[in-house]
Amino acid sequence: MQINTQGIKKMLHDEGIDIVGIADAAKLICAQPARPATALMPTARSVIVMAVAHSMGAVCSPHIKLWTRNKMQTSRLLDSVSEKLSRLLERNGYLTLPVSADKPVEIHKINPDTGKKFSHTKVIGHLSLKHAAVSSGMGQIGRSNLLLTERFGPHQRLGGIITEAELEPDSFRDLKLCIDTCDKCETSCPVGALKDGRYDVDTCFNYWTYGFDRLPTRKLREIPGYIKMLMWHWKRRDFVIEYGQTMITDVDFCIECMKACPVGSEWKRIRPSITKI
Ligand code: B12
Ligand code: SF4
Ligand code: SF4
Repeated sequence: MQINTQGIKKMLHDEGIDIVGIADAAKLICAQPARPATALMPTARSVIVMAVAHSMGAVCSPHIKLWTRNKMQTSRLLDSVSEKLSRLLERNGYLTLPVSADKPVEIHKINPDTGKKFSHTKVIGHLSLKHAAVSSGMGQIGRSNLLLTERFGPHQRLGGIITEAELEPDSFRDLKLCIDTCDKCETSCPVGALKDGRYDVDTCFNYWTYGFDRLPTRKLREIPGYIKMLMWHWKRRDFVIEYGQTMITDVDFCIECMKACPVGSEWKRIRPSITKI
């Protein structure tokens, strides 16, 4: 295989990757707080971004745990292809770092800028794959805070590879995929984490991780409501068994913003009518 953009894209498509974009490591668009590729590898020249479509059947399934399994398999495909290509690039003399499509992530209890405790723990990826994807012209970040691509809308999993190999980058594209008149992701969010074009990470994190629709609070008047919610869950759920399951399978409690989004040309034929525009 030729170590160039064309050769790498062909190999990745042959391995089952649906979309491939290449970004210049030095010009990567970063999230805040920034995690540039060159901080992970000072000699990095390129970031290869990969997307694998979810199964639309799993996205629309009434049981989110079926989607979780699909998510894990898409992550597995991305990670194993990343390993394969990374080894090949290193054998050709280019230091290469596969970036996981999933956990582990950085976990911050203390705000590194102020030294003070956050009101809610923050997590962050070592590299923001959505931003890397935008840098490579693959898509646009929608109102849902998810990456939208022309083919799959938000219904794809992302993976990445940082490498010293100097590859021809794809250009950033100013895409207009998010529909101006649409707010389906916002209205579908069960806890109001998406509102007026903004995303509240703590509210989402709390619901996505535990299924809790209230944040822990120190406000006296909110404490009874919080305890009532905890009791409701305690009565109905077995946290020990759930914890065991989470250790084996990375359980999710929510994908409503993804499920609601009508974008994605490839789904037009098969998308269930509830999510058709
Ligand atoms: C951590 C993480 C989460 C966390 C936090 C999200 C977040 N925005 O930070 C939680 C668990 C809440 C989460 C939720 C979801 N996620 Co997520 N997540 C990630 C992960 C691993 C890293 C994201 C990241 O670091 N982004 C960069 C930062 C800087 O994000 P940001 O949104 O611009 O900004 C936030 C932070 O800065 C944070 N923050 C604010 N102040 C501070 C201060 C400090 C010190 C820190 C550390 C953070 C922090 O708040 C900001 C949000 O307001 C990525 C994979 C990856 N490596 O990229 C997947 C990823 C973004 N998630 C994904 C998905 C699908 C989801 C969910 C649908 C859940 C699910 N069931 O899978 C929801 C969607 C929520 C939404 N609408 O955005 C997909 C998105 C695919 C796509 N099409 O875009 C990704 C790309 C995984 C993948 N491999 O495909 N996610
Ligand atoms: S994952 Fe769920 S809780 Fe988080 S923003 Fe999307 S709809 Fe809201
Ligand atoms: S659901 Fe609508 S508003 Fe939300 S990201 Fe998709 S197109 Fe944009």
